[in-house]
Order: sequence, then structure tokens, then C-alpha cells
Amino acid sequence: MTDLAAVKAALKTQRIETPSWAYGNSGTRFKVFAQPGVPRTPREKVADAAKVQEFTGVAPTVALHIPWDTVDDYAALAAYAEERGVGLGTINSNTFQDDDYRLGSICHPDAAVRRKAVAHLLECVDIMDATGSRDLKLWFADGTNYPGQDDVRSRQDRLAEGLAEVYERLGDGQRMLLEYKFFEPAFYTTDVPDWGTAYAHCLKLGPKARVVVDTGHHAPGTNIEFIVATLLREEKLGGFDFNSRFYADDDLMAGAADPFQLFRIMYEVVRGGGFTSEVAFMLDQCHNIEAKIPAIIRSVMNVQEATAKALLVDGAALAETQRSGDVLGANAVLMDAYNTDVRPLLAEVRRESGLDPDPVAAYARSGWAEKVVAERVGGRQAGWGA
Ligand code: PSV
Ligand code: MN
Repeated sequence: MTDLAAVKAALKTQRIETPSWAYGNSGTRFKVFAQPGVPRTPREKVADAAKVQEFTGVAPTVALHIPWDTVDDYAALAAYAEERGVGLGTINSNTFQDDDYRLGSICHPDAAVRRKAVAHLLECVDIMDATGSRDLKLWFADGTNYPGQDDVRSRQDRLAEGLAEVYERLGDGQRMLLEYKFFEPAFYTTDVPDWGTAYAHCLKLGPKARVVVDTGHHAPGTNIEFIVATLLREEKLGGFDFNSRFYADDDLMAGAADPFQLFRIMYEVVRGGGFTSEVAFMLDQCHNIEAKIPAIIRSVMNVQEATAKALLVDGAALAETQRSGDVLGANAVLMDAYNTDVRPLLAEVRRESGLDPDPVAAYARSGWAEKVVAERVGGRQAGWGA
């Protein structure tokens, strides 16, 4: 028997961070589609993120991406966010959109380029000081396209050296989250391709360095929940970038492609004691063809649904079936939780939190979409500018 009151209480403490770039225009390498009403400034992105928070109640922070969200005064941006009812969250670095980075950033063969990349990362920590952000999220596009192009081992040495310099700069309470991705944009070797590489670097760096699992960054068929369980056990799971994939790094809505996988991941999180603020639950998505704010609200709800199901797993019954070697019984305990329709439970949780039970409908009724389409005219819409 699961304690419903405890499940509800846990769901009320959940926090899911949304990414500023998900509010801007995005696309593929073939085309970035513009949508009316899309933010033109970091403030407008923050205003949209505040709407997601207003209707879901569990998305109180928005992650920034530097330089896409560069402003003159970060304290002022933080104050504006607070006024709107959200906070500024993780700072994401960008060492992949400059011509100098053609052969890599902190792994580049030229020390001058490496210095430039490290300087950017240090600047991101300065920004964290100003915004009060806890986490610096690092994803490196570094790698090679052809065998022999560069020395794979030396690139690891350069990576370690660059990371160590940034690690030293972290203040009390600040963390470095190292993200891995198995390929793209590099097609032969990637310098941080998997959790093992990220873990090895984080382990050497120290307790402030942790691994971030982007659910879209694995080869097809990878058992992501096993990685999650292992990283949690090693106290090295820093957070998630949730999104869905059918093929590669598709950046679709979390829980859209494989809700069962998301449930299995959340089960390991709950099981491993990771359902705490120590693990950052973030979205990393792009809404290329669908309306952005409702898609982000839907994604937040999908994560909530997977979490609710994970919390509903009857731990005692599972332990007993596992202990007695009851293979089918154990599987049934897990599937019972997964097959539960948790939408009424979440509607209740929302009602009890003073929210509309249907965040998507409430947002649609709010008129925000029409308002921003009318008001955000002129200027240059935000986009990832690929
Ligand atoms: C690129 O794959 C990526 O999606 C990474 O996952 C980062 O987290 C994100 O871009 C923002 O830089
Ligand atoms: Mn990511």
C-alpha cells in the first residue's frame, strides 16, 4: 500500500526548471521557423517562463544560456524575474557558436582558443554570482570528424585542465554540471560522449562537479535508468535535461516519445533518493513546429505524471516479490503503478495548491498568447541562431 498523502506532498515539492531557449524560435539545420509572439529579449523569455510557473506551480526557475541571454545587468534581470514570480536558474555556457571553435573549444589543439573558451566559462561563473544561480551546465560540442584528426588522449588532458580551472573558480554552494552526448556535431569522436567520461572527470574534479543526464543524448536502446541508478549511488547525479527522442537528439517534449522510459527513470530517482533539490530537474527542448508555452506546460505535466507513477510504486510489495524471486509478481507491481491514471491525482494536487486542475486549458483561456502576438511586434525574435 502506498501512502497517498505522502505521494501528494512529494508532488507538491517537485521543481522543474524550464530553458530560456525553448521560448525562442528553433528548428533544424534545414530551417528555423519563426512563430508570432516569440520573445525578443531575455526579459520576454522570463515573462513567458513566468506563465509556465503561474499555471503549473512547479516550474519556479528558468535557465539562461550565455551569450543568447546576455544582458548588461543580471541583478536587474533577476529582480525582474522575481517580480514576475520566477527565479533565474542554471547558467548554460556556449562554446559552440564561434568560428574559433571549429576544431573544438576547451579541447582545441591551439592554447589560445582553449584560453578563450575557459574565459567564457569563467565569465559564466561571474554571471552566476550576479544571478545567484547554483549550477553551471557545461555541454561541449568538442570532438573530431575523422580518424587521426587530433590526438584523442591529448584532448582529454586539455579537457581536464580547462575544467579544473573553472572548478577552482566555483564559489561556495556553486556546482558544475557536466553533460555528455554521444555524437553531433562531431561525428567521429566526441570529447564527452558518455556518462563514464563525464563521471571520470567529475570524480577527479571533486564534490562540486556532477554529471547531467540529457535523456536525448544516448544511442538507441541505451538503458538510461541504469545510468541514473549508478550515478545516484555514486552521489554524482547533478541533474537532468529532459526531452524526448525518436532517433537522435530530437529535443521533443519530455515524455512524448517514450513515457514508459521516463517513468523508469523517475522510479530510479525515487528509489535512489534523488527526488531532492540535489538533483536539478530541467527541460532541454526545442519547440520547432508547435506552440511553445503550451508545449512546455505539457512537458512539465508529463514529468509530473511520470513522477507520480514512480511515487505510486508499492515499495514493500516490490521488495517482497524481488526477495522471493517472484519475477512476474515484481514486474506486475511496477506495471500497476505505471498503468495508473494519475491525472485525477495531479488535478487534486493542483487544486490543493490553488491552481487550475488543467494548466493547458487555463493557459489557453488566459489570453497570454494573443497578448504577446499583439504586443511583440518589431525587433528581432530570439532564436538559437544556428
Ligand atoms: C545540444 O545538444 C544541447 O541540446 C545540449 O543538450 C545543451 O544542454 C543545450 O544544447 C544547450 O546548450
Ligand atoms: Mn541538454
